Amino acid sequence: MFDIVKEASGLVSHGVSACAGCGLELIIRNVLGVLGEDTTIVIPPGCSALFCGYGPNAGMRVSGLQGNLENTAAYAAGIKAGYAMQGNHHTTVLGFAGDGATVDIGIQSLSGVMERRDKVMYICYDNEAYMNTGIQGSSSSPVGAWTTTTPGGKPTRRKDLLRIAMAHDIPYCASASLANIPDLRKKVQKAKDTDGPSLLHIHCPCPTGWRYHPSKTIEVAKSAVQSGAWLLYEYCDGNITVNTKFKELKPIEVYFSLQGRFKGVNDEGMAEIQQQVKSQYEALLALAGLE
Ligand SMILES: Cc1ncc(C[n+]2csc(CCOP(=O)(O)OP(=O)(O)O)c2C)c(N)n1
Ligand code: SF4
Ligand SMILES: [Mg+2]
Repeated sequence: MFDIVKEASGLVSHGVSACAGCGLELIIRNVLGVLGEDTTIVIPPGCSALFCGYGPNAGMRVSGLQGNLENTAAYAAGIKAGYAMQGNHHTTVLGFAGDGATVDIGIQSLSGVMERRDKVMYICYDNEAYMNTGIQGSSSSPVGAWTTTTPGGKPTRRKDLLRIAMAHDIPYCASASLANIPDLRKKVQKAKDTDGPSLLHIHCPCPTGWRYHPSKTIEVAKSAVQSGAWLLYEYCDGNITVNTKFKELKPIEVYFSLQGRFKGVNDEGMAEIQQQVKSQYEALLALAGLE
């Protein structure tokens, strides 16, 4: 069993300036806890940059670089190639970026890495908006969510990052959640061990942007999984494994009611979203050959 307290004092410093209850902090501590010291991390602007810092203000004890929103994956691939030229084939090079930096602004460079089969690990922590600049909607914000650029609730459905990754037929990609930290850590290890590009899409509850009390981060994460708002599965060498199967999903209303950002969703909208969630779950089961 891992020792989270020991790890927390190891590779990520105490007193980082994330908000209280930030899901991202828990994610980064667990990710680096699995990957260990022999890691180089590339972080674009965003809340994760709080952990990267500069010089004496750096929050992590691994080598790292803050790149740009457009090209996290390309930076990571370049660093990996540079290491290879030096005869270093062991260091894990990780691109660690938010949803805006991944599904919107950096999707082109990520697609390039996946197509070229660069041996780079990439994590998108998804807090479902551009949080660091004031909660603007991204193409990963879920339908119905309030953001400062979707004040009436986001009218469109989110982009499906894992299906984009699967369309590139990379060797390994998976979704993960703080609802199940041992599962998340197992997936980090698998992604690290993959010979080729690997991608993890990690749900990242954000009390500030999602409008809930900081003590509720794990409850919100669990509710997302139980309702099917966040599906947990893996794609490994062409095969899909669904990690959480339910006889019945919990109503999406329960998940929404934990957060202020869905307050504007009316009964009709709720019924429509419930139907969408159900059909997405059924589509996943069908894709995995389970229905
Ligand atoms: C090309 C570009 N556009 C806009 C910005 C301003 N900017 C800095 S951080 C950020 C938010 C990034 O959002 P996301 O990747 O979702 O990370 P989060 O802040 O949510 O953790 C933005 C828009 C930038 N640095 N570069
Ligand atoms: S805005 Fe959200 S993701 Fe960013 S530091 Fe605060 S809680 Fe974490
Ligand atoms: Mg974000």
